[in-house]
Amino acid sequence: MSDSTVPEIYGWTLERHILEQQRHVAGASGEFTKLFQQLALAGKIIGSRVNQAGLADVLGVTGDVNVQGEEVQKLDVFANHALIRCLEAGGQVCLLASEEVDDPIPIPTRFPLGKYVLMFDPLDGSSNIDVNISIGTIFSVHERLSGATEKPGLRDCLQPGHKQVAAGYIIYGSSTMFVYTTGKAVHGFTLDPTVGEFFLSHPNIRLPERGKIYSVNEGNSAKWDDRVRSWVDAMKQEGSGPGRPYSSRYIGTLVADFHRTLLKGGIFAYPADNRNPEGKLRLLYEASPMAMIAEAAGGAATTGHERILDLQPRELHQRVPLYIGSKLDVEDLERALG
Ligand code: P6P
Repeated sequence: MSDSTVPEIYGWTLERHILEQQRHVAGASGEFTKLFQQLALAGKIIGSRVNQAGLADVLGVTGDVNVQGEEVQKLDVFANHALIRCLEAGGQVCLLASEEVDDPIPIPTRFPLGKYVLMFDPLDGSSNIDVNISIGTIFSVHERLSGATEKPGLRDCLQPGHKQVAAGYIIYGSSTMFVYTTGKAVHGFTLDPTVGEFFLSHPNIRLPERGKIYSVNEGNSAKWDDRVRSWVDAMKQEGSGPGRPYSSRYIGTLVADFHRTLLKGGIFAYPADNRNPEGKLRLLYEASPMAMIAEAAGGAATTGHERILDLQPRELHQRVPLYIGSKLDVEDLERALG
C-alpha cells in the first residue's frame, strides 16, 4: 500500500519521465536522456546562483571582486558558462549557440560530437534580477544537419522551428520549474531544492482555447502600427468580443509572461514597431522554442502574418515580432492585422 505521506509525484522525476518517454521512441539511444540530464543540472546550478543574487557580491557587473577575491560575473555570463560547461563534454551535442555569443560555439576537440544542436538564451530577463522578478533559461534542440565528416556550423543552427526535436525553459521564480515539449505534449517539473530533483508537478499542460489576459508593453504603443494599437484597444472594450475587457499583465521577462500565458491563457505580444521593424525578441532561442511549446499545448504563435515555426532563419540572432498564446486570441490578432 502506498504511503500517503509521500506525494504521488515523488515517483516521477524529470529523468524518469524522459526515460519513460524514450522507451516509446523507436531506436532511442539514450542520448536525449543524457542531454536533458545536463540541461537539468545547468538549471539547478543557475537557479541556485540566481537565488543568491540578492547577497553581497553575487549581484553586479563583470569586473567587481567579491569577498572571496573572485571576479564577480554578471549572472547572465555565469548562466552562459554554466550551460556550456554542462553540455559541451557529454557527447550529445555537436554545436551550441547562445544569445551571449556572436557566433556558434564549437565543441572543444577533446570532447566527442553528438547528433544534437542546442541553442539557448542563458538568462532571459536578466535586467529584472536586481528587482527580484522571475527570469529564465530558454532552450531549443535540433538534430545536426552536417555530416559526420563535415565541421558543424551555422547551417546546423539556421533550421525552421518545426524541425525542433525539443524545446523548453527553466523559470527561476517563486520556485524553479523545468517545462519542456518534444512536440506532442508539454510537461512541467518543479524543483524540490531539499532533494535536488525536478518532480512532475504539471503533467500535460494545455493552453486554454481563449483567455482573458493580454500581455504587451504599452509604453511602446506610440511606435506601433495603427492596427496593433486598435487590436490592443479592442481587448479593453466591454462587449468587443468574448470575455472582454481583458486584464493586462506585463512582467517584462518573456519566460515569466509566457509561463503565465501557458497556464492561464490569453496572449503575449512583442510587436514590431517603427524603431524595431523586426521586433525585439530573437527567433532561434526565444520565439521558436516558445512557439513549439505553445502549439504542443494547443495554442498558436505568429509574427502577425506567418506561423513562427514555418520561418526559415536567415541569421543566428535574427529578431522577429511575436504574438503567442491561446489559439482563438491569436486568430483574433491575425484578423486584426489582416
Ligand atoms: P521591454 C527581457 O529583456 C526581454 O528580452 C524579454 O524577456 C522580455 O519579454 C522583453 O525583453 C521585454 O522588453 O522592451 O518590454 O522591456
